[in-house]
Amino acid sequence: MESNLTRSIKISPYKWPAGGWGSAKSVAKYLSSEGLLLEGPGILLRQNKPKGFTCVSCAWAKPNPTHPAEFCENGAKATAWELTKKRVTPDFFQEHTLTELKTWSDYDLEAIGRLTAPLRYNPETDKYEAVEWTEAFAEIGRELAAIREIDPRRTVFYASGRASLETSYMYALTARLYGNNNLPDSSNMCHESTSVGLTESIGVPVGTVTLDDFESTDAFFFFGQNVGSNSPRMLHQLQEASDRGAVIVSFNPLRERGLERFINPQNPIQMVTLRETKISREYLQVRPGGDIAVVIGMCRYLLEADAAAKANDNTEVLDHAFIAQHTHGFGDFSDFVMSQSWVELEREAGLTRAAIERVAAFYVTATASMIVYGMGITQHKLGVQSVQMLVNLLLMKGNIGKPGAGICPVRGHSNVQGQRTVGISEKPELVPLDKLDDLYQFTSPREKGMTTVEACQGIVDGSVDAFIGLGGNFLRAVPDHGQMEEHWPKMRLTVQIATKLNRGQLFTGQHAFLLPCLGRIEKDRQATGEQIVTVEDSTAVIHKSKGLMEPASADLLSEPRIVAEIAKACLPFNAKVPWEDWVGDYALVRQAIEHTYPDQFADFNTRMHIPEGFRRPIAASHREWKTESGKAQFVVPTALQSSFDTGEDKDVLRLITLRSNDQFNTTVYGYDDRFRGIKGTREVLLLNDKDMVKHGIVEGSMVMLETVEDDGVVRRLGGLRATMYDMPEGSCGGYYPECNVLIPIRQHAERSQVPAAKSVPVRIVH
Ligand SMILES: Nc1nc2c(c(=O)[nH]1)N[C@H]1C(S)=C(S)[C@@H](COP(=O)(O)OP(=O)(O)OC[C@H]3O[C@@H](n4cnc5c(=O)[nH]c(N)nc54)[C@H](O)[C@@H]3O)O[C@H]1N2
Ligand SMILES: Nc1nc2c(c(=O)[nH]1)N[C@H]1C(S)=C(S)[C@@H](COP(=O)(O)OP(=O)(O)OC[C@H]3O[C@@H](n4cnc5c(=O)[nH]c(N)nc54)[C@H](O)[C@@H]3O)O[C@H]1N2
Ligand SMILES: [Mo]
Repeated sequence: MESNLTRSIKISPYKWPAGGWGSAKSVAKYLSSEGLLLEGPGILLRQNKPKGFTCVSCAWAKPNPTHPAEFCENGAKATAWELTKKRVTPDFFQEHTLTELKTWSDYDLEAIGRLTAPLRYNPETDKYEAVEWTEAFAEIGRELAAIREIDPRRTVFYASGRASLETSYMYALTARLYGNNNLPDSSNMCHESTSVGLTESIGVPVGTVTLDDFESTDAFFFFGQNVGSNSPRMLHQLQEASDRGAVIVSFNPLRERGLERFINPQNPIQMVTLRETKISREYLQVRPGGDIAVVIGMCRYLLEADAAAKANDNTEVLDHAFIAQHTHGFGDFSDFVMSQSWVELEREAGLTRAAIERVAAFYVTATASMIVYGMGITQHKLGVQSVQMLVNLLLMKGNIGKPGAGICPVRGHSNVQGQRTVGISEKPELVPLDKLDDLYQFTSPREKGMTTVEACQGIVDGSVDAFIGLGGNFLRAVPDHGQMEEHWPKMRLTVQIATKLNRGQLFTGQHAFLLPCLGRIEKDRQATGEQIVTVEDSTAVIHKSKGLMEPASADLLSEPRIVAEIAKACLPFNAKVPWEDWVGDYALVRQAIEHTYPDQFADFNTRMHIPEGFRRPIAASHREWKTESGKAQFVVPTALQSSFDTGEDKDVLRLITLRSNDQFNTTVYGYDDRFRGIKGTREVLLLNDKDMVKHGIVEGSMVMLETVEDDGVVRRLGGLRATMYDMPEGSCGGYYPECNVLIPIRQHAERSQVPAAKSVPVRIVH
């Protein structure tokens, strides 16, 4: 199908800062194209406010409610996308077979608007057809119960990280009552390297900082996180920090505009005077996967500076008192660091010793430092160790558990962290199962469940019969599209709970349902009146969220209602869960969460109303270490390079799969990646100029990539426009999800199983 978006392709460098008029214009464009130009601005002013809704985009922290406006360009796009006036009715599906819809782009599928009625797939017509809710739940219940009879482990309960704490708690309980811990969620593709790495190093699976720390830190070190596109509200804090003289250093193969300079579009003076703030003082274009080497280099500089300070005037650079009292493993770690050669470190990092030492000097002088990171760290073969390496650096100067210091993984979906908090986890040891057994009078399964990668493998090898998707676009977000799309239809049952149509829903099991739900910005009316839900942000602060708008259709159900109906339909025997009462009054679900997690959620129903939210207790933030040794752990890395080894073959490039500024994960809002100067297309291959010459490629020519993996499967993607870009030699960049067809399922991070999406070994095919 021809896209309904008129597109002319233009690629030229963007000269403006992040934010500014470019951002204001972009917000206006999206409100207008979704039919919201008049009411949109009023709605946005209630975003992230105590009487409003929490943004449905990213999980970045919400500041004090006295802030005048708390939205950003991409939050505004997400809001407009959900509140669009466009609707998809069952009539639409009468006119289009799924085979035809598979030829549509990701953009076109979602752009047709909100889903309005429950649908069931009819294999005879190859179409989705309207079905009554009661009939849908009865059939889903029958199928799930039948599969349960065979083996409850053959069903997967996937969750994308947007659903509220209330829905997530009910969903996790459903899976356990059903009989498995198959609860992979989007964080399996995202910050699972964080959850595994931080838990082992400092005894908590989440970040240790709060927004207050942003106000008092002396130095920020950014590793592989693209703040301008993916957590733009953080630019407000970075601007303030930069204005007061804090140092910001960025490590990123690509020069990302948000990390370079910014104008706050909500500040009239800055907008009129075009006064921009420089964000990063130093910007080091590390090779993909080179961060472990960079940090070892920094640690080495610190150790040498410490020895020199001691020798010269008996002072210290490291915080020896902290190291002695609070950490374990320092000796082995420092021996390891001192035994590394600069030649190798420089090669793996793709940076000079001088550059690494220059930024390490900032770390030495700063009293309190913070490390902020994202997918550039976690989505590598050694993603877990990369996270732990960042912790090592912090521990050397006691930069955890003191004001202005700490580790800040920037989470993705708006409640992805919270879902894990209330039980969506495939790891039984992370969930108080005894408590659940007690409360609901059953024996919950103790066997480890499937991660996302294992679920993919199970779908391919036929050991998974049913897939329930609570939001998200699993099939498009995971690696190896070719194999996944081929094997998906072998499943007996697939159920997708969603707001919008996406490609994943066009692939169906033998029984398949598409169930439309309310979005978080919509009013959710139940037996006791309009309901409120809660979510947890990246700094472990819980906020309430109240829908403002009329639902997109009278036939939508809330996520808690859909989960409860599925549970009742497949688990008719369990009378101990008051599903009906819970759905009538979400405060009762919060009470159940409090009973299950009394330490974390004391007084939940009262404290949720605190305007700035309430923070869950995070032990490491006050230097309590829930690790095996009872101390914070230095971890010695096993290699200097976190990517898959590409061997000696000089033709192999490391492909970074990227997000544009015009998408939220697989949701494509448009074809412009403003900050990277790309307009009108997503089919590009970003290449270093030397690699272009080496491979005989000219700007604008069409190229094809092939994955380097010897498993007998050919993975290719063609039609990519070669685009010269300022990035390290030997690396290249393309967009996610289009490039996922190139990522082999088995190329994932050790231990966390996060797909290694930031350095896929590829070759250019002529
Ligand atoms: N508007 C918008 N907001 C979003 C999302 C979205 O798609 N759109 N997605 C949400 C989700 S789920 C998540 S997880 C987050 C993702 O937000 P990010 O963590 O920012 O993820 P990415 O955009 O994938 O890119 C990460 C950055 O890492 C860099 N990088 C790649 N490889 C390396 C490396 O080896 N080392 C270093 N140091 N850097 C590297 C890339 O150049 C890129 O700038 O954002 C969330 N917020
Ligand atoms: N190559 C590569 N692959 C990646 C990544 C990468 O950087 N590179 N990033 C990974 C990361 S970090 C993540 S988090 C995953 C994302 O994986 P997912 O979370 O599975 O995918 P999304 O694209 O966020 O899901 C979008 C869909 O969610 C549905 N939706 C939106 N709002 C709601 C709602 O309120 N309720 C419900 N029920 N449904 C809703 C809509 O139907 C929409 O089409 O992708 C991963 N895949
Ligand atoms: Mo994510």
